[in-house]
Amino acid sequence: MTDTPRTFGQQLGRRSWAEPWKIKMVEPLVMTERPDRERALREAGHNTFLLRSRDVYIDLLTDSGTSAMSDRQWAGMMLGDEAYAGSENFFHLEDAIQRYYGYRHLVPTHQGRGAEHLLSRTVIRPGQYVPGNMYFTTTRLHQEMAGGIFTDVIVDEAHDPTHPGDFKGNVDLAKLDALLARVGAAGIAYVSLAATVNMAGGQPVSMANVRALRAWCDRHGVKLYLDATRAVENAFFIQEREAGYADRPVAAILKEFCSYTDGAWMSAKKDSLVNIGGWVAVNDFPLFEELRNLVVVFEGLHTYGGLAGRDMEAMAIGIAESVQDAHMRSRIGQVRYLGSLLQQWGIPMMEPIGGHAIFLDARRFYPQLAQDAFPAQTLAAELYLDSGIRAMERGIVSAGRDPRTGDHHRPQLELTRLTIPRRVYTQAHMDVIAESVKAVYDARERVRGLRMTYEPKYLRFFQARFEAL
Ligand code: PLI
Repeated sequence: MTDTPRTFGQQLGRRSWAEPWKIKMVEPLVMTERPDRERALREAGHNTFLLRSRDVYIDLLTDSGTSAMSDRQWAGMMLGDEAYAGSENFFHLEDAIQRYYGYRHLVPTHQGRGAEHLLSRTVIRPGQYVPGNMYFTTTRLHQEMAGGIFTDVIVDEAHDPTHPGDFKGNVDLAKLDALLARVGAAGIAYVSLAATVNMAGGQPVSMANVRALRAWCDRHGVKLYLDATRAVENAFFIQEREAGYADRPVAAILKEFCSYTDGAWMSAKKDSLVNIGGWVAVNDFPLFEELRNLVVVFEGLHTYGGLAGRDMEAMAIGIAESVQDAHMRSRIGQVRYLGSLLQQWGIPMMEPIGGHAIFLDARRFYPQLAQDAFPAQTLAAELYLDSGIRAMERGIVSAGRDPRTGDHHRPQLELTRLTIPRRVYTQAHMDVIAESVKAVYDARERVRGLRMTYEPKYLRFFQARFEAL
């Protein structure tokens, strides 16, 4: 008798899930040969950000602006009201933010860092501290450029890729207490809360934690602002893991989460299923007035903020699609499918598997490499050479330098991110990706690392160049 082939769901002892959509339009992929990839990587200075996309087979650089839009969103693009002022699409977007995120006043921006810029300039006084649950590259840079001093207050286990835990994105309130004792409430600009936490592997924050943070902020008269970039994914984890939320829709969980914060900024290029866009939204009217005034200087009038009317329409529709439970289940299910293949082969990664990506643990992947030989950058380069798959470094290169000392930040996490765009690739692509990672893992012993040959001043990971050691 032969074994009956088993589906992935059956192997896990449950029924399989499938994407809640079908494909209406396809974009051919480019298949490349190894000699071409060697040339392309050399020309790109071993930095996957500097590759041309025509040289890439499966693009896992980022989930930012890389989603596939729905037929509804594309139809919405045709309804762009491209008026300089008072575009109808702005009011649709404002309605979506109020309905799904619950904030009163909206200022659109061209993308997340435009919103970070406005908020940082408005609410940070030079010399103030900005505690946050792990840094994010552009967020911290805007906080620093506004004169703030970022301080990491995430729970310790977030820095350990092997530590289990349902909510490794949580803020450690004892760390906040210690900062408060040192600098006083007036020395703290606001608490900067990201949900999920990108640099920690897409790990979520619990509802209990944001509720406790709200109480802490009220006690000390400190504001709480949310990086809502992947807050819908965060809501999915709360539904799955936190007592009392299993029967509540993702949309309701998102709204409750946001209700504990004073405002938020957003890169809509992630959760909201659009290729461009962002916003900052607050409840406080005087702060809104300042943001609304400043957006005119840097982005555009307050009813478009650097976006076309059609972009705002696509975003408004994308927000409504993003909070659907079935969408989130398949979005995170696909990330987990890839992760579970790699786990079967014992490939080291950030665990538990987070929301938007698999983060390979380059320290354990290449134990022979010192952090100064850029293990995670090396792994991204090796993966590209093997199969044309493009990943991204999230380690010492991304962490940049301390502006006060000029030294490298040396993060404990040295990760290579396989970021999954939303609604773009199929399960078969996940199989191909997993097999390539396995091939690179099997060849790990011969790898020697990289040397940096060019280092730009800001956000160096985007444009730095390297040579093979
Ligand atoms: O890329 P922007 O400017 O739309 O957004 C900046 C930004 C803010 N917060 C968080 C948590 C992000 O992940 C983020 C951008 N992330 C990128 C580009 C990424 O590849 O993860």
